[in-house]
Amino acid sequence: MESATPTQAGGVGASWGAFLKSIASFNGDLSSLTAPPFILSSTSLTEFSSYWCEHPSVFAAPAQEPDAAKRALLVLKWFLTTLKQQYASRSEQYGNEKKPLNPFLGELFLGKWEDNAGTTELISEQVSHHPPATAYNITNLPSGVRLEGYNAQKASFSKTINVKQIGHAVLTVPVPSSAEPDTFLITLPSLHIEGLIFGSPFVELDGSSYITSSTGFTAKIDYSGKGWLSGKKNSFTANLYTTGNEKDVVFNVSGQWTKSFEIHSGPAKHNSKDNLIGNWDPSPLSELIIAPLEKQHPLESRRAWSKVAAGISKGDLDTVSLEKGKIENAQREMRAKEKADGQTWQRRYFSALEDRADSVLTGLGSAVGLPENGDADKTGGLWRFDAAKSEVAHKEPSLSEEEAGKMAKELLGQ
Ligand code: HC3
Repeated sequence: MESATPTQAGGVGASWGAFLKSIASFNGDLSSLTAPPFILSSTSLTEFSSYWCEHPSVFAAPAQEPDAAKRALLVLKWFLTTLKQQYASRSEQYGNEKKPLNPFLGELFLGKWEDNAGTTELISEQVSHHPPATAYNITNLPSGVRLEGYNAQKASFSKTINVKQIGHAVLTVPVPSSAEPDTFLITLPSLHIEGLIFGSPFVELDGSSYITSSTGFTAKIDYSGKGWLSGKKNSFTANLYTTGNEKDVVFNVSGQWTKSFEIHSGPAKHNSKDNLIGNWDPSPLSELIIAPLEKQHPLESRRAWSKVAAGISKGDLDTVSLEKGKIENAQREMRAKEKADGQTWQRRYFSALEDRADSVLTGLGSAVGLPENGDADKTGGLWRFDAAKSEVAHKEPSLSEEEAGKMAKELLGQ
Protein backbone atom coordinates (compact mmCIF):
# COMPACT_ATOMS: atom_id res chain seq x y z
CA MET A 1 0.00 0.00 0.00
CA GLU A 2 1.18 3.48 -0.75
CA SER A 3 2.42 5.68 2.06
CA ALA A 4 1.30 9.28 2.29
CA THR A 5 4.74 10.75 2.58
CA PRO A 6 5.21 14.44 1.90
CA THR A 7 8.01 13.54 -0.50
CA GLN A 8 5.71 11.80 -2.98
CA ALA A 9 5.74 13.12 -6.52
CA GLY A 10 3.27 15.63 -7.92
CA GLY A 11 3.52 18.56 -5.52
CA VAL A 12 2.08 16.48 -2.74
CA GLY A 13 4.45 18.04 -0.21
CA ALA A 14 2.94 21.45 -0.81
CA SER A 15 -0.63 20.20 -0.57
CA TRP A 16 0.16 18.30 2.65
CA GLY A 17 1.49 21.52 4.15
CA ALA A 18 -1.69 23.34 3.12
CA PHE A 19 -3.73 20.52 4.63
CA LEU A 20 -1.86 20.80 7.94
CA LYS A 21 -2.55 24.53 7.99
CA SER A 22 -6.24 23.99 7.23
CA ILE A 23 -6.80 21.44 10.00
CA ALA A 24 -5.46 23.85 12.59
CA SER A 25 -8.59 25.91 12.12
CA PHE A 26 -11.31 23.39 11.29
CA ASN A 27 -14.60 23.36 13.15
CA GLY A 28 -14.76 19.91 14.70
CA ASP A 29 -16.85 18.26 12.01
CA LEU A 30 -14.55 15.69 10.41
CA SER A 31 -16.77 15.44 7.35
CA SER A 32 -15.93 19.06 6.51
CA LEU A 33 -12.19 18.36 6.45
CA THR A 34 -10.84 18.88 2.93
CA ALA A 35 -8.04 16.38 2.55
CA PRO A 36 -5.52 16.29 -0.32
CA PRO A 37 -6.47 13.76 -3.01
CA PHE A 38 -3.85 11.13 -2.18
CA ILE A 39 -5.23 10.78 1.34
CA LEU A 40 -8.80 9.96 0.22
CA SER A 41 -9.99 6.46 0.95
CA SER A 42 -12.65 4.74 -1.16
CA THR A 43 -14.12 3.10 1.95
CA SER A 44 -17.13 4.69 3.58
CA LEU A 45 -17.50 4.98 7.36
CA THR A 46 -20.57 2.71 7.19
CA GLU A 47 -18.14 -0.16 6.51
CA PHE A 48 -16.27 0.43 9.76
CA SER A 49 -19.10 -1.26 11.72
CA SER A 50 -17.80 -4.62 10.47
CA TYR A 51 -14.64 -4.20 12.56
CA TRP A 52 -16.66 -5.20 15.61
CA CYS A 53 -16.85 -8.81 14.58
CA GLU A 54 -13.95 -10.11 12.57
CA HIS A 55 -13.48 -13.00 14.99
CA PRO A 56 -17.08 -14.26 15.25
CA SER A 57 -16.17 -17.16 17.54
CA VAL A 58 -14.65 -14.71 20.08
CA PHE A 59 -17.78 -12.55 19.73
CA ALA A 60 -20.08 -15.53 20.44
CA ALA A 61 -17.96 -17.18 23.18
CA PRO A 62 -19.52 -15.38 26.22
CA ALA A 63 -22.84 -17.16 25.58
CA GLN A 64 -21.22 -20.47 26.61
CA GLU A 65 -20.03 -19.16 29.99
CA PRO A 66 -22.36 -19.66 33.01
CA ASP A 67 -20.22 -17.63 35.46
CA ALA A 68 -21.00 -13.88 35.32
CA ALA A 69 -17.45 -12.64 36.10
CA LYS A 70 -15.87 -14.98 33.54
CA ARG A 71 -18.53 -13.95 31.02
CA ALA A 72 -17.61 -10.30 31.59
CA LEU A 73 -13.97 -11.25 31.04
CA LEU A 74 -14.82 -12.95 27.73
CA VAL A 75 -16.69 -9.80 26.66
CA LEU A 76 -13.68 -7.68 27.61
CA LYS A 77 -11.42 -10.05 25.67
CA TRP A 78 -13.65 -9.81 22.56
CA PHE A 79 -13.71 -5.99 22.82
CA LEU A 80 -9.90 -5.84 23.04
CA THR A 81 -9.51 -8.14 20.03
CA THR A 82 -11.61 -5.75 17.90
CA LEU A 83 -9.32 -2.77 18.51
CA LYS A 84 -6.63 -3.75 16.03
CA GLN A 85 -9.17 -3.96 13.22
CA GLN A 86 -11.03 -0.83 14.27
CA TYR A 87 -8.06 1.44 14.65
CA ALA A 88 -4.97 0.02 12.98
CA SER A 89 -5.99 -2.24 10.11
CA ARG A 90 -5.98 0.52 7.52
CA SER A 91 -2.49 1.76 8.28
CA GLU A 92 -0.70 -1.18 9.76
CA GLN A 93 2.62 -0.86 8.00
CA TYR A 94 3.40 2.70 7.08
CA GLY A 95 1.00 5.04 8.82
CA ASN A 96 -1.36 5.82 5.97
CA GLU A 97 -4.72 6.33 7.65
CA LYS A 98 -6.82 7.99 4.97
CA LYS A 99 -9.96 10.07 5.03
CA PRO A 100 -12.98 7.76 4.70
CA LEU A 101 -15.97 8.65 2.51
CA ASN A 102 -18.70 10.57 4.35
CA PRO A 103 -21.78 8.37 4.24
CA PHE A 104 -25.03 9.82 2.88
CA LEU A 105 -28.25 9.51 4.90
CA GLY A 106 -29.70 6.04 4.44
CA GLU A 107 -26.44 4.49 3.21
CA LEU A 108 -26.28 0.78 4.02
CA PHE A 109 -23.51 -1.73 4.48
CA LEU A 110 -24.80 -5.30 4.77
CA GLY A 111 -22.89 -8.53 5.07
CA LYS A 112 -22.40 -11.76 6.94
CA TRP A 113 -19.68 -14.03 8.21
CA GLU A 114 -19.94 -17.80 7.76
CA ASP A 115 -17.44 -19.78 9.81
CA ASN A 116 -17.14 -22.20 12.72
CA ALA A 117 -19.32 -19.83 14.80
CA GLY A 118 -22.14 -20.29 12.25
CA THR A 119 -23.72 -17.30 10.52
CA THR A 120 -23.24 -13.81 11.91
CA GLU A 121 -25.19 -11.00 10.25
CA LEU A 122 -24.14 -7.37 9.93
CA ILE A 123 -26.41 -4.40 9.29
CA SER A 124 -24.92 -0.92 9.22
CA GLU A 125 -26.89 2.20 8.29
CA GLN A 126 -26.16 5.91 8.19
CA VAL A 127 -28.98 7.13 10.40
CA SER A 128 -28.06 10.82 10.52
CA HIS A 129 -26.18 13.13 8.16
CA HIS A 130 -26.11 16.35 10.21
CA PRO A 131 -24.59 15.41 12.62
CA PRO A 132 -23.14 12.32 10.90
CA ALA A 133 -23.99 9.12 12.82
CA THR A 134 -23.75 5.43 11.88
CA ALA A 135 -25.80 2.69 13.58
CA TYR A 136 -25.15 -1.04 13.45
CA ASN A 137 -26.58 -4.36 14.53
CA ILE A 138 -24.57 -7.60 14.52
CA THR A 139 -26.13 -10.94 15.47
CA ASN A 140 -24.50 -14.34 15.77
CA LEU A 141 -27.46 -16.56 14.89
CA PRO A 142 -26.55 -19.82 16.70
CA SER A 143 -25.67 -18.20 20.05
CA GLY A 144 -28.03 -15.21 19.89
CA VAL A 145 -25.22 -12.83 20.92
CA ARG A 146 -26.13 -9.41 19.53
CA LEU A 147 -24.34 -6.08 19.39
CA GLU A 148 -26.09 -2.85 18.55
CA GLY A 149 -24.85 0.68 18.73
CA TYR A 150 -24.26 3.98 17.02
CA ASN A 151 -21.44 6.44 16.82
CA ALA A 152 -20.46 9.91 15.78
CA GLN A 153 -17.19 11.79 16.12
CA LYS A 154 -16.33 15.21 17.47
CA ALA A 155 -12.87 16.44 16.58
CA SER A 156 -10.67 19.22 17.87
CA PHE A 157 -7.19 20.38 17.04
CA SER A 158 -4.43 20.72 19.59
CA LYS A 159 -1.02 19.67 18.25
CA THR A 160 -2.90 17.08 16.18
CA ILE A 161 -6.41 15.90 15.34
CA ASN A 162 -8.09 14.67 18.53
CA VAL A 163 -11.30 12.72 18.17
CA LYS A 164 -13.89 12.12 20.83
CA GLN A 165 -16.30 9.32 19.98
CA ILE A 166 -19.92 9.95 20.82
CA GLY A 167 -22.37 7.08 21.14
CA HIS A 168 -22.10 3.63 22.69
CA ALA A 169 -22.71 -0.05 22.02
CA VAL A 170 -24.91 -2.59 23.79
CA LEU A 171 -24.00 -6.28 23.76
CA THR A 172 -26.73 -8.76 24.67
CA VAL A 173 -25.52 -12.20 25.71
CA PRO A 174 -27.95 -15.07 26.33
CA VAL A 175 -26.99 -16.77 29.58
CA PRO A 176 -26.85 -20.59 29.75
CA SER A 177 -29.92 -21.95 31.58
CA SER A 178 -31.40 -18.51 32.32
CA ALA A 179 -34.31 -16.70 30.71
CA GLU A 180 -32.64 -13.31 31.29
CA PRO A 181 -29.74 -12.33 29.05
CA ASP A 182 -26.73 -10.44 30.37
CA THR A 183 -26.44 -6.91 28.98
CA PHE A 184 -23.18 -5.01 28.53
CA LEU A 185 -22.99 -1.27 27.95
CA ILE A 186 -19.82 -0.28 26.11
CA THR A 187 -18.28 3.19 25.74
CA LEU A 188 -15.95 4.15 22.90
CA PRO A 189 -12.34 5.30 23.33
CA SER A 190 -10.98 8.70 22.33
CA LEU A 191 -8.26 8.77 19.73
CA HIS A 192 -5.80 11.10 18.10
CA ILE A 193 -3.82 11.03 14.90
CA GLU A 194 -0.08 10.50 15.19
CA GLY A 195 2.52 10.99 12.45
CA LEU A 196 0.57 13.85 10.89
CA ILE A 197 3.55 16.16 10.61
CA PHE A 198 5.57 13.47 8.81
CA GLY A 199 2.74 12.75 6.37
CA SER A 200 2.22 9.24 7.74
CA PRO A 201 -0.96 9.44 9.84
CA PHE A 202 -2.04 6.62 12.12
CA VAL A 203 -4.45 6.28 15.05
CA GLU A 204 -3.43 6.10 18.70
CA LEU A 205 -6.04 5.57 21.41
CA ASP A 206 -6.05 7.61 24.59
CA GLY A 207 -7.98 8.11 27.82
CA SER A 208 -10.20 5.33 29.14
CA SER A 209 -13.24 3.41 28.00
CA TYR A 210 -15.64 1.17 29.93
CA ILE A 211 -17.78 -1.93 29.68
CA THR A 212 -20.36 -2.49 32.42
CA SER A 213 -22.63 -5.50 32.82
CA SER A 214 -26.14 -6.01 34.15
CA THR A 215 -24.70 -8.69 36.46
CA GLY A 216 -22.53 -6.17 38.31
CA PHE A 217 -19.07 -6.15 36.70
CA THR A 218 -17.27 -3.22 35.10
CA ALA A 219 -14.12 -3.15 33.00
CA LYS A 220 -12.06 0.03 32.75
CA ILE A 221 -9.58 0.09 29.92
CA ASP A 222 -6.77 2.69 30.04
CA TYR A 223 -4.97 3.43 26.78
CA SER A 224 -1.47 4.79 26.37
CA GLY A 225 0.99 5.24 23.53
CA LYS A 226 4.70 5.51 23.05
CA GLY A 227 5.93 8.52 24.95
CA TRP A 228 9.18 10.39 24.19
CA LEU A 229 11.06 8.38 26.76
CA SER A 230 9.12 5.27 27.53
CA GLY A 231 6.18 3.06 26.71
CA LYS A 232 5.14 0.99 23.72
CA LYS A 233 2.70 2.17 21.09
CA ASN A 234 -0.92 0.95 21.30
CA SER A 235 -0.62 -0.13 24.93
CA PHE A 236 -3.44 -0.68 27.38
CA THR A 237 -4.16 -1.98 30.85
CA ALA A 238 -7.65 -3.12 31.82
CA ASN A 239 -9.14 -3.97 35.20
CA LEU A 240 -12.36 -5.89 35.63
CA TYR A 241 -13.94 -5.16 39.01
CA THR A 242 -17.27 -5.36 40.77
CA THR A 243 -19.25 -2.30 39.73
CA GLY A 244 -18.84 0.56 42.18
CA ASN A 245 -15.71 -0.89 43.78
CA GLU A 246 -12.68 -0.25 41.56
CA LYS A 247 -10.39 -1.78 44.17
CA ASP A 248 -12.08 -5.18 43.95
CA VAL A 249 -10.24 -6.29 40.80
CA VAL A 250 -11.24 -9.77 39.68
CA PHE A 251 -9.14 -9.92 36.50
CA ASN A 252 -6.63 -7.66 34.79
CA VAL A 253 -5.53 -7.65 31.17
CA SER A 254 -2.53 -5.84 29.68
CA GLY A 255 -0.56 -5.65 26.47
CA GLN A 256 -0.72 -3.98 23.09
CA TRP A 257 -4.03 -3.91 21.27
CA THR A 258 -2.26 -4.29 17.92
CA LYS A 259 -0.23 -7.27 19.07
CA SER A 260 -0.87 -9.53 22.00
CA PHE A 261 -2.06 -9.37 25.57
CA GLU A 262 -2.10 -11.37 28.78
CA ILE A 263 -4.92 -12.04 31.22
CA HIS A 264 -4.27 -12.46 34.95
CA SER A 265 -6.63 -13.08 37.84
CA GLY A 266 -6.74 -10.47 40.62
CA PRO A 267 -5.10 -7.03 40.56
CA ALA A 268 -2.03 -6.26 38.40
CA LYS A 269 0.23 -5.87 41.45
CA HIS A 270 0.07 -9.66 41.91
CA ASN A 271 0.81 -10.53 38.28
CA SER A 272 3.15 -13.49 37.91
CA LYS A 273 3.21 -16.80 36.05
CA ASP A 274 1.03 -18.24 38.81
CA ASN A 275 -2.03 -16.09 38.16
CA LEU A 276 -1.64 -15.92 34.36
CA ILE A 277 -4.88 -17.44 33.08
CA GLY A 278 -4.88 -16.65 29.38
CA ASN A 279 -3.47 -14.68 26.51
CA TRP A 280 -4.27 -13.48 23.01
CA ASP A 281 -2.17 -13.44 19.88
CA PRO A 282 -3.84 -12.04 16.77
CA SER A 283 -5.38 -14.89 14.79
CA PRO A 284 -6.70 -15.02 11.20
CA LEU A 285 -9.82 -12.98 10.56
CA SER A 286 -13.06 -14.34 9.27
CA GLU A 287 -13.92 -12.86 5.89
CA LEU A 288 -17.03 -10.72 5.59
CA ILE A 289 -19.26 -11.86 2.75
CA ILE A 290 -21.06 -9.11 0.87
CA ALA A 291 -23.34 -9.41 -2.16
CA PRO A 292 -21.89 -8.72 -5.60
CA LEU A 293 -22.45 -5.09 -6.66
CA GLU A 294 -25.24 -5.87 -9.14
CA LYS A 295 -27.21 -7.72 -6.43
CA GLN A 296 -26.85 -4.94 -3.86
CA HIS A 297 -29.61 -2.48 -2.96
CA PRO A 298 -28.93 0.90 -4.65
CA LEU A 299 -28.26 2.44 -1.23
CA GLU A 300 -25.60 -0.14 -0.32
CA SER A 301 -22.30 1.58 0.17
CA ARG A 302 -20.04 -0.14 -2.36
CA ARG A 303 -22.65 0.06 -5.12
CA ALA A 304 -23.55 3.68 -4.39
CA TRP A 305 -19.91 4.85 -4.24
CA SER A 306 -18.60 2.57 -7.01
CA LYS A 307 -17.91 5.39 -9.50
CA VAL A 308 -16.22 7.54 -6.85
CA ALA A 309 -14.16 4.53 -5.74
CA ALA A 310 -13.11 3.80 -9.32
CA GLY A 311 -12.02 7.44 -9.70
CA ILE A 312 -10.01 7.28 -6.46
CA SER A 313 -8.24 4.08 -7.43
CA LYS A 314 -7.30 5.49 -10.87
CA GLY A 315 -6.27 8.82 -9.38
CA ASP A 316 -8.88 10.44 -11.67
CA LEU A 317 -9.85 13.38 -9.50
CA ASP A 318 -12.25 14.93 -12.01
CA THR A 319 -14.38 11.78 -11.86
CA VAL A 320 -14.11 11.74 -8.06
CA SER A 321 -15.42 15.27 -7.67
CA LEU A 322 -18.05 14.88 -10.42
CA GLU A 323 -19.47 11.66 -8.96
CA LYS A 324 -19.29 12.85 -5.36
CA GLY A 325 -21.02 16.06 -6.42
CA LYS A 326 -23.87 14.08 -8.03
CA ILE A 327 -24.54 12.22 -4.77
CA GLU A 328 -24.30 15.36 -2.66
CA ASN A 329 -26.63 17.36 -4.94
CA ALA A 330 -29.21 14.57 -5.17
CA GLN A 331 -29.18 14.22 -1.39
CA ARG A 332 -29.55 17.97 -0.93
CA GLU A 333 -32.53 18.00 -3.30
CA MET A 334 -34.07 15.01 -1.54
CA ARG A 335 -33.82 16.73 1.86
CA ALA A 336 -35.37 19.92 0.42
CA LYS A 337 -38.22 17.87 -1.06
CA GLU A 338 -38.83 16.08 2.25
CA LYS A 339 -38.90 19.42 4.04
CA ALA A 340 -41.40 20.86 1.57
CA ASP A 341 -43.60 17.75 1.93
CA GLY A 342 -43.33 17.75 5.74
CA GLN A 343 -41.69 14.33 5.69
CA THR A 344 -38.54 12.79 7.12
CA TRP A 345 -36.28 10.10 5.69
CA GLN A 346 -37.41 6.66 6.88
CA ARG A 347 -34.47 4.68 8.27
CA ARG A 348 -34.58 1.11 7.01
CA TYR A 349 -33.35 -0.81 10.08
CA PHE A 350 -33.19 1.59 13.03
CA SER A 351 -35.53 3.94 14.88
CA ALA A 352 -34.80 6.82 17.21
CA LEU A 353 -36.34 6.43 20.65
CA GLU A 354 -38.58 9.49 20.78
CA ASP A 355 -39.39 10.61 24.34
CA ARG A 356 -38.99 7.03 25.56
CA ALA A 357 -36.49 6.02 28.21
CA ASP A 358 -33.93 3.44 27.18
CA SER A 359 -33.75 0.77 29.87
CA VAL A 360 -30.05 -0.04 29.27
CA LEU A 361 -28.92 3.58 29.61
CA THR A 362 -31.24 4.18 32.55
CA GLY A 363 -29.96 1.10 34.36
CA LEU A 364 -26.27 1.08 33.45
CA GLY A 365 -25.38 4.50 32.00
CA SER A 366 -24.34 6.11 35.28
CA ALA A 367 -21.71 3.39 35.93
CA VAL A 368 -19.83 4.43 32.77
CA GLY A 369 -20.65 8.14 32.60
CA LEU A 370 -23.22 7.95 29.78
CA PRO A 371 -26.26 10.24 29.89
CA GLU A 372 -29.72 8.67 29.81
CA ASN A 373 -30.48 10.32 26.46
CA GLY A 374 -27.48 8.58 24.86
CA ASP A 375 -26.12 11.96 23.64
CA ALA A 376 -29.04 11.98 21.20
CA ASP A 377 -28.58 15.71 20.60
CA LYS A 378 -25.13 14.99 19.11
CA THR A 379 -26.07 11.92 17.07
CA GLY A 380 -29.43 12.94 15.61
CA GLY A 381 -31.24 10.57 18.00
CA LEU A 382 -30.90 7.67 20.42
CA TRP A 383 -30.80 4.92 17.83
CA ARG A 384 -31.96 1.35 18.43
CA PHE A 385 -32.26 -1.58 16.06
CA ASP A 386 -35.87 -1.96 14.94
CA ALA A 387 -36.59 -5.68 14.49
CA ALA A 388 -40.00 -4.98 12.90
CA LYS A 389 -38.46 -2.73 10.23
CA SER A 390 -35.74 -5.27 9.62
CA GLU A 391 -38.30 -8.01 9.04
CA VAL A 392 -40.08 -5.84 6.49
CA ALA A 393 -36.76 -5.11 4.75
CA HIS A 394 -35.89 -8.82 4.69
CA LYS A 395 -39.24 -9.76 3.17
CA GLU A 396 -39.19 -7.04 0.49
CA PRO A 397 -38.71 -8.52 -2.96
CA SER A 398 -35.49 -7.27 -4.53
CA LEU A 399 -35.91 -4.24 -6.76
CA SER A 400 -36.20 -4.71 -10.50
CA GLU A 401 -33.41 -3.10 -12.51
CA GLU A 402 -35.77 -0.33 -13.50
CA GLU A 403 -36.79 0.39 -9.89
CA ALA A 404 -33.17 0.30 -8.72
CA GLY A 405 -32.19 2.69 -11.51
CA LYS A 406 -34.99 5.08 -10.60
CA MET A 407 -33.95 5.07 -6.93
CA ALA A 408 -30.28 5.59 -7.80
CA LYS A 409 -31.21 8.55 -10.01
CA GLU A 410 -33.48 10.15 -7.45
CA LEU A 411 -31.34 9.64 -4.34
CA LEU A 412 -27.82 9.54 -5.73
CA GLY A 413 -28.05 11.42 -9.02
CA GLN A 414 -26.63 8.41 -10.89
C1 HC3 B 1 -11.20 9.68 12.85
C2 HC3 B 1 -11.39 8.84 11.59
C3 HC3 B 1 -12.87 8.71 11.26
C4 HC3 B 1 -13.61 7.93 12.34
C5 HC3 B 1 -13.01 6.52 12.57
C6 HC3 B 1 -13.77 5.70 13.67
C7 HC3 B 1 -13.86 6.50 14.98
C8 HC3 B 1 -15.19 5.39 13.15
C9 HC3 B 1 -15.94 4.36 13.99
C10 HC3 B 1 -15.13 3.07 14.09
O1 HC3 B 1 -15.84 2.11 14.86
C11 HC3 B 1 -13.78 3.35 14.71
C12 HC3 B 1 -13.05 4.42 13.96
C13 HC3 B 1 -11.78 4.21 13.59
C14 HC3 B 1 -10.93 5.20 12.92
C15 HC3 B 1 -11.53 6.62 12.89
C16 HC3 B 1 -10.85 7.40 11.75
C17 HC3 B 1 -9.36 7.59 11.82
C18 HC3 B 1 -9.08 8.77 10.89
C19 HC3 B 1 -10.46 9.32 10.47
C20 HC3 B 1 -10.36 10.82 10.14
C21 HC3 B 1 -11.70 11.39 9.64
C22 HC3 B 1 -9.35 10.99 9.00
C23 HC3 B 1 -8.46 12.17 9.18
C24 HC3 B 1 -7.65 12.37 7.90
C25 HC3 B 1 -6.20 12.03 8.03
C26 HC3 B 1 -5.57 12.30 6.70
C27 HC3 B 1 -5.52 12.86 9.06
O2 HC3 B 1 -5.97 10.69 8.33
